[in-house]
Amino acid sequence: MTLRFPEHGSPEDRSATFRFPEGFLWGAATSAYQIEGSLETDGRGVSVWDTFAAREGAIEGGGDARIACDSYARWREDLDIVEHLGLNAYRFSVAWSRVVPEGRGRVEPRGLDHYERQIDEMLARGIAPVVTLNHWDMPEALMSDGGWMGRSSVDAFVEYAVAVADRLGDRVPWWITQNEPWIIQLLGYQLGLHAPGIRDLRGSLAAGHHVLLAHGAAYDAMRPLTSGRIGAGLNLLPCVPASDDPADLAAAHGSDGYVNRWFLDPLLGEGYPDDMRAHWDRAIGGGIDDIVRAGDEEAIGGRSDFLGVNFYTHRVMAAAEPGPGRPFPWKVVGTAGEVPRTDEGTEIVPGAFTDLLRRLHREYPGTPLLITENGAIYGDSPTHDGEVHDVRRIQYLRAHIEAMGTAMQEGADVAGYLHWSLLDNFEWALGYRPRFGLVYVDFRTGERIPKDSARHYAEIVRAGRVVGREGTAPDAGTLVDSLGAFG
Ligand code: IFM
Repeated sequence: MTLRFPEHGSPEDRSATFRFPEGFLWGAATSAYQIEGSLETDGRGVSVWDTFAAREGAIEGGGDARIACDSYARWREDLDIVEHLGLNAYRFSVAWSRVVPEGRGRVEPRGLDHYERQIDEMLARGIAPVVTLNHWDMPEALMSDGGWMGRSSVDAFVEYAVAVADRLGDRVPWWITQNEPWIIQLLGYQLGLHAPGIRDLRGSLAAGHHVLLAHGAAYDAMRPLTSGRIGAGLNLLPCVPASDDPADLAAAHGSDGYVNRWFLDPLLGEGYPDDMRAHWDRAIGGGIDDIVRAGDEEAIGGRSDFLGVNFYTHRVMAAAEPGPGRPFPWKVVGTAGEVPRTDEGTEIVPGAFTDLLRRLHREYPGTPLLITENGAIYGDSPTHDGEVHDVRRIQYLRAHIEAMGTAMQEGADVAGYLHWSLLDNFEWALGYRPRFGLVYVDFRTGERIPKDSARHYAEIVRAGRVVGREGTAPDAGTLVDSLGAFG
């Protein structure tokens, strides 16, 4: 079955032949807590996710990340897959609590040794390391000061960033300081659905602000230690009105302020947007200036060598009265009627990806973009032949690469595309049910089985453009044979 994606008509035709430039980064992404396991190895300290996952009912299915994909032990096998797919970049994260186990002070050399080995091996294989510093696993010890709610988190993060850059700064070409500040703020501190499981609206605002401040401070501290490019990764969600009603238009604009502009504007030197500052001040009962202090915006802006873009879907918005559980006058309503969705119900809108990249190019000119995440949950598992025929992921992948190509043809400066994720992994509070991987992981044995989508992606990467047919594994000949070794 071929799915038709809305908002993806004529641009698709133009980009189908788009050839991505030489040197374009083609890769896949993971994060430490989601794949590593070995939580007590090499002096690793406790992270907020260890504590949170141990809470009754916090993780769907009662799982935890003690083993996950066992990648702390099997990292070479993971790199073998990256190499065999022909990818020239791999995004992974350093686990903060492996480097500064108590959050401040003592640096654990064994943690740094591990990542140094991994990075050296990647460089030897021609794979560019894209290194995330905070993919949500703050050391638990920092909770004594409120975690990200406390301003001291900024100094703690700088200590950690300096320790990593001091050791690895000479060989990492791409750094991502913070992954998805809005998700940390929203799920970690506003709704309590992620670690550290706090529900405090004012605290969530402070947490998000300190995450951005920490980006700026880490940029300054790392700059002398690395010639690599330093940026943050934002999950950006185009917000569209549910109708032409002016109230819905305002809701979409407000939601855009909450999710996108609140992070884009300060990072890219424009300071926090006034409309959203007013919304926040009202929602927390005043006193925003105690959190966002004089000079803070100057310390965040102008410190992004590139912008990391995580794109999954859009938000369809309608006006709504604020009330309990709804601090702002809008709500997500979703698209009325049929729309392609992932197995988790997420709307699939590649056209919105093109629009987003166009917008970033137009409204924040001069900042190169790196697609740091894009992917989908599909539950496909091995069939009778032992292979995973994830046709829908192939369609998703092709549609989004084409969508990106369309924006690039129109001038968007995109340096690379990192698919989320290399491996099926620990999807936070949702546990192991959602599968995002190009590679299937049998969580009982750790066996990795590249899915059809991995082979299809490899073909696109090899050609430098979208080739092959939707819904089929490409004729990859030797590539398929060599990948057979993993499955
Ligand atoms: O798995 C996450 C990742 O850690 C951050 N961005 C979104 C992904 C899918 O939910």
